[in-house]
Amino acid sequence: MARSKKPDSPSNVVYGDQTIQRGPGGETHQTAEEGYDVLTTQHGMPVGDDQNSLKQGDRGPLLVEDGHFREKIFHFDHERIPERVVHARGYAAHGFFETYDSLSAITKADIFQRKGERTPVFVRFSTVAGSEGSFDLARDVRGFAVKFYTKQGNWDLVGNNIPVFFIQDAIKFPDVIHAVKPEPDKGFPQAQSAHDNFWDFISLTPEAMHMIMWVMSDRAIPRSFRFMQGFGVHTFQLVNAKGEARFVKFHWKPKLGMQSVVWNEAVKINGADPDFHRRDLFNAIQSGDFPEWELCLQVFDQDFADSFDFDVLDPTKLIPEELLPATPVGRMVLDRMPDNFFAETEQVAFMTQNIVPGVEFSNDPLLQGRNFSYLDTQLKRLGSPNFAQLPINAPKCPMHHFQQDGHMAFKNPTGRANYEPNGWGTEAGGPRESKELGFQTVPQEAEGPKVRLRPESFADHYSQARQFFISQDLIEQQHIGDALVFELSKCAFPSIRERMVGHLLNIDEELAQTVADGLGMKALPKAANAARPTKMDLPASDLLSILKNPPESFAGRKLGILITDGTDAKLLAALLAAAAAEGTAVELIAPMVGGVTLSDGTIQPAHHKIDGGPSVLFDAVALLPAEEGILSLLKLPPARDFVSDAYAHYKFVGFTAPAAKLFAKVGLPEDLDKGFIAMDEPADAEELIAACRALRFWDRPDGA
Ligand code: HDD
Repeated sequence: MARSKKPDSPSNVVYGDQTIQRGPGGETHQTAEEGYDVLTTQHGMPVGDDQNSLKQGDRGPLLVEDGHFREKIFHFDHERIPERVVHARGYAAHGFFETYDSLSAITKADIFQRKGERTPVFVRFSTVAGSEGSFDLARDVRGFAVKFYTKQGNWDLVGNNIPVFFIQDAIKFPDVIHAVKPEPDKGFPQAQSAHDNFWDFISLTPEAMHMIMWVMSDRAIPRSFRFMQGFGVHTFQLVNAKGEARFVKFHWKPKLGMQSVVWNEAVKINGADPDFHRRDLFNAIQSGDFPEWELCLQVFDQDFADSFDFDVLDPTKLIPEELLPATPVGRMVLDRMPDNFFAETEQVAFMTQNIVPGVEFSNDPLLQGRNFSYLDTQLKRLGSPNFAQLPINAPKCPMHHFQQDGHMAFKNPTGRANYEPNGWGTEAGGPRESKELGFQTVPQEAEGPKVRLRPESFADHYSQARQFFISQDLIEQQHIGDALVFELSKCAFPSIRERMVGHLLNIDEELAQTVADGLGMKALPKAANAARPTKMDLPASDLLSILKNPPESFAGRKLGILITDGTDAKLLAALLAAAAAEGTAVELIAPMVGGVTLSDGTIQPAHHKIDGGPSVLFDAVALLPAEEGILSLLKLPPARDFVSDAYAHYKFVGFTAPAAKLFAKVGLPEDLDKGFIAMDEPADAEELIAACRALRFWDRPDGA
C-alpha cells in the first residue's frame, strides 16, 4: 500500500468580501467561527469537519466509527418516497377560498355559511401519466386537486381539468393507467399516450370516447395551470340542515380565461423548458400576480336528473351549462408558494373520502371506487398511518380522537383515556361523538340484487363525444383531427388505427374521414358496433370551446422582447410601460445574457441568451434590433428559429425595420400579415399590446 504523502497547504482564497479557508487538499472550509450556525448531526452533536470522512491515514481506508458520515449517507439514501402511481408530476401552492354568500339553503357545510369568510386551501396541479421527472407539456389530462382546511375538517375536491373520465367503473382504473404508462417490456414511451398499448385499450373501450375527444383537444396542452378550468367530475350531493339532499357538480373557472398552446409549440417547449408550467406558477405568485378561480355549482334535483337520457351517476357525461348554468359561489386565490417542495407538494395526501358535513357522495361507481383507493395509496407513499399528522395534511381545526401509536407518531395524547365509553369524566375522559355537529349520512334508499352489471343507463358512449366535437370552433376541430392523426401514427398496428377510426365514424363522419386520410388509409373501416346509436340532434354547447370564449386582456401573459446593441431605448421603454399597464410580464432576450448597449448608451441586461429564450416560451414577441445588431442575429440559428416558430405558432410579432432582414432570411412572405405590427415609434407599443389581446393571429394559413 502506498505511503501517505505529506499534505501541502494551498492558501486561502478571497471571493469579494469573503475569505474561504482551504484545507491541505484544497477543500473548502466555511466555519462557524466566521459567524455561521454550528453544523450538527441529527442528534445534535456539533460537526468538526464536513468535507472529509474519517480515514486511517489521509489516503484511507474509511473507518466505520465515523457516525457523521454514516448518518449523512444513510439519510441521503432514503430521501425519496415512492412517487404517486398516477399524477406523479405536480406543482402546488397555498391560498384561500372566499365564500361569496351564504349557501345555507342548500348545504350545511360550514365553509359555505358566511359571506366573505376565507378558508385556507392547498392546491396541487399535475399531469397523469408521466413520472415525477417528466416534462410539463405532455398531451395529458391535468389534475386539479384542492384541499380546503375547513373548520369542520379537511375537504378534498380531487378533480381534473376535464369534466369527464375515461372509464365508468373504478375496477378499470389499473387497466387504463397500465395502458397509458410506458409499455412494460420496453420501459417507454414516457409521459405519452401516443403508443400502441394506450390506443389498443382505448379502441376496445367505447365508454372512453367522450374523454378521448377532450384529451385530443387543446384542453390537454394548457398554456399553464393558471389558464385551466377544473372539475369535480362526479356528481356529488349537498345536504342542508333539514337533511334535504340535492345533486351538485363542481366547476373551477380561471379569472384569466382559458388558453392552450399548439402541439408543435408544446413539443418544443418540453425541450426548451421542461418545467414550463411549474416556472409559470412560481413566477406569477412570486411576482404578486396571484391566479384566481371561481367555484361554480350546477345544483339539481332528481326530477332534473331524470329529464336526461343519460345517467348523472355516469362519470363519462356532463350537463351542458346552457341547460344548467354553473353559478359562482366563491373565489379561490393562490398567493403563496410552499416553503419546501418535498414537505408540502410531495407529502400532501389528497383523498376523495375527505368530505365534510353538508357534502356527500353520489353512487357514481367511479367515485365509490376512488374512495377505497386513496387511503391505500397514502399509506404506501408516506409509510405510516400517521400521515395526517404531517403539517400539510393536518386539519387546521381542533382534532381529538383515540387513534394512537404507529410509525412516526409525533402528536401523542396525554392522560389515561384511549378508549370510549369510559368513566373518567369530561376532564380526563377524552372526546365523544356529537349527533348535532357530527357527520350524519343522509338516509337514502338502496335496492336490487347484488350484481356485477353496468347499468343500461350508462350505455350511450357516442352522443356526448359528438356534442363536444361539434361545440368546438373550426380551428379546435382541426386540432382534434391533427392530434388523433399524430397519436395513431405512432401506433405500429394498423388494426388499432382501424378500430379507432371505426369509433370516430360514430362520432362525426367528417372527422373519421380526416383522420383516415391523415393516416393514409385506403378505405374507411366499418363503424364500431354501438350499444346505443349516436344522438345526432344534441345542440352545440359553445361554453365547451376555448376559442369561442376568449379573454379580454393580455394580462397574466408573457411578452418576449429581442434586443441588440443599438436598440432604441425610448421604444423599449414605451413597450415595457405598455406591457406593465396591461399586466403583462416581460422578458428580454439578447445575443448575450450580459446584455446590450441601447441607443442612449445604457447597458441593458437580458433575462435570456437567445438560444435559452426561444419564442415558444412567450405568448407574443417583439423584435427590436437596430441596424448595427441585425447582422450578428442573421448568423445565429436560434434567432432564425425565434422568428420562424413565432410565425408558425400564430404569434403576434412587433418589429422594427431592421428585423425585416431576419424575416427574409427565414423565408417569411414579403407581404407580412396583420399579426405583424411595425414599431416605428414609441406610440406603436400600445398597438402591439392591444393586438395581443386576441392571443393568436389564427388567420395565418401556413401556421403549424
Ligand atoms: Fe385519481 C391521484 C384525480 C380516478 C386513484 N387522482 C389523483 C390525483 C388527482 C386525481 C388530481 C392527484 C392528487 C395529488 O395532486 O396528489 N382520479 C382523479 C379523477 C378521477 C380519478 C378526477 C376520475 C374522475 N383515481 C381515479 C380512480 C382511482 C384513482 C378510479 C382508483 C380506483 N388517484 C388514485 C390514486 C392516487 C390518485 C392511486 C395516486 C396518488 C394519490 O392518489 O394520492 O389513489
